[in-house]
Amino acid sequence: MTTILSGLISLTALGAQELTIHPVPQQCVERQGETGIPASYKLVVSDESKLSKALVLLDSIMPGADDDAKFTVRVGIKGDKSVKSYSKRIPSAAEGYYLESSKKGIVIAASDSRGAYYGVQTLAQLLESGRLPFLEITDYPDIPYRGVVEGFYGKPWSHAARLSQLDFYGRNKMNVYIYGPKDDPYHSTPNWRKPYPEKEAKQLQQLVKRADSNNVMFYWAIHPGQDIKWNAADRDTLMSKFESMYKLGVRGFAVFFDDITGEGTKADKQAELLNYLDDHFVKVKGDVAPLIMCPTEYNKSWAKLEGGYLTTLGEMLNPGIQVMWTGNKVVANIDRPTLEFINPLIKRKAYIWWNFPVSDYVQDHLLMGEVYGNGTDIKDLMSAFVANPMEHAEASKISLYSIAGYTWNMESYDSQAEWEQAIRDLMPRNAQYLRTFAIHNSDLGPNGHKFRRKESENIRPALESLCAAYENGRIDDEAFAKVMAECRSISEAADKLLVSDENRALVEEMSPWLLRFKFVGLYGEEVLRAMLLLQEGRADEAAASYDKASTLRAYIGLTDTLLNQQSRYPGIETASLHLFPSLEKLYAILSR
Ligand code: LOG
Repeated sequence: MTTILSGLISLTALGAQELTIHPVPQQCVERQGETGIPASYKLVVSDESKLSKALVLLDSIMPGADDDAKFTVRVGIKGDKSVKSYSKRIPSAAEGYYLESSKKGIVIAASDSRGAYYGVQTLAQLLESGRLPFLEITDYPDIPYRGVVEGFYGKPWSHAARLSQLDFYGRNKMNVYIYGPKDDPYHSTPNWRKPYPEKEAKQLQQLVKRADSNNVMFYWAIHPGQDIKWNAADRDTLMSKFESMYKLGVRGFAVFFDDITGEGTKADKQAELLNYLDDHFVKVKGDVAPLIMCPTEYNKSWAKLEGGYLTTLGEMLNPGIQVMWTGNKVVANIDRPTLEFINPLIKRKAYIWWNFPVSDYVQDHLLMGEVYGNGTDIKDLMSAFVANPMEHAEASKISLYSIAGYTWNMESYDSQAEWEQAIRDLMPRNAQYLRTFAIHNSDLGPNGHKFRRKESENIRPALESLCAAYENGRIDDEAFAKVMAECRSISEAADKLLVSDENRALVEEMSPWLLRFKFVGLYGEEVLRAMLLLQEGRADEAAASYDKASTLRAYIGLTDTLLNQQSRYPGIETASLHLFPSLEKLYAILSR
């Protein structure tokens, strides 16, 4: 029997490992039975032209198409003969699919090409158990455009990191990647007018291809506002830059006017330019996705309503142009009031640019905690939801995985389950250690945007009890044991992750933080040891232990002054919300 729990399918009878379907399907009905993965099958397809990506993926997860086989795999899109008798079961939503697995075979009947591809992605996840459970899935996304905007300040992602991201989006049914790293000089001032040098151009071309094979729409964004002149020369320069990107294969474009001052901020001029691009480029080409723009007033706290900036955009911009919005503040969770404020002003559904887990204003922190706080009743109020990540591409995947889940199926969104699954997905063999690390690396620390996250919740009550009792000269034995055990886990997690051969890219991103994490674990153990020895009246040993703790504490300080120094916000923080401050409190009491 198979049981399904918020997207978790446990093949209990088989004793096989747990299996996840991610994002959680809209509807999943289990049937009795299951079968082995068929070694050969008869592929029934009537029109291959729209199914190429779905079929390439199918062949990679289940090779062995054979016209004489009994088991059939039927794939098609609404209207295709191959799935005619299933047409009523195809969801009417875009990118939807119906999947049935039974003794006789597999049916994937979709509303469009991307839906067929997503059906095969779901099949791929089912087969990971080594068996094919019998079931029926009816599935489609809540939000039309779901994905990522690489839109942060700081070191742009590497080419390898981007390739890996695009595969990750395909697997998790995200369909948008917007290329717009602030520190790419050819995206922004000073070089937005110039074409890319050959090497960069080649890489972008490869990214476009990789995006396409993952059914991800690749958008290239330009950020010209700081020095744009509102004249025909600059308008034509922008057109030719778009043209050069089109030649590289780009079929989606965005113009960002965020974080600029001066002439470039004028709403009517921005709208005129966008409409011109829409009329003379997008509509003329015919195969380019709707234009996206990021306004200068891109969040409520910066919106000067009396100036009429947003109303002008709303009234002037061609209806097909999409307008980005980060919410009530630069960094804020998105809820119903957020969208009810902006949508009437821009006269369209907002294209949400969510500033999380971006860390360009808290570069000394890693944000690897749960994704929570966004409304789950707002799927009909936005056209898109894209997240701006950290400059650490792999570490961002914990959040991005969760965002894939949120944007696909909001009502079933479970932030903790998503987080747990994301961790297993990133490091299946070392999940336990990555989990320990992520638990203590989620808050941002005090910051200009006043956006905070919970952290170290597993040990917070014990830390509080331990500190409160020790203030009064007592050791709370139970809390002591818990905190000691946590410090040991921290130290062990750092060791295991540092030398792990699993997901080296992630380990490399985390390694400066792992160093500090290791020292924090050791420091905690030593502080606690000193407390205990002191209580037992073993003064000399307690003093030796205290000295050791002092040395470890100096190493912790060194990680902050020596590592991650290239950033605008240099240094390293870890467990900075509850755990490390509590250890500092205990240490201070010991020092008295
Ligand atoms: C920038 C963005 C940056 C983010 C967080 C937008 C639209 N623009 O304050 O590039 O990564 O905030 O620091 C921004 O969010 N400006």
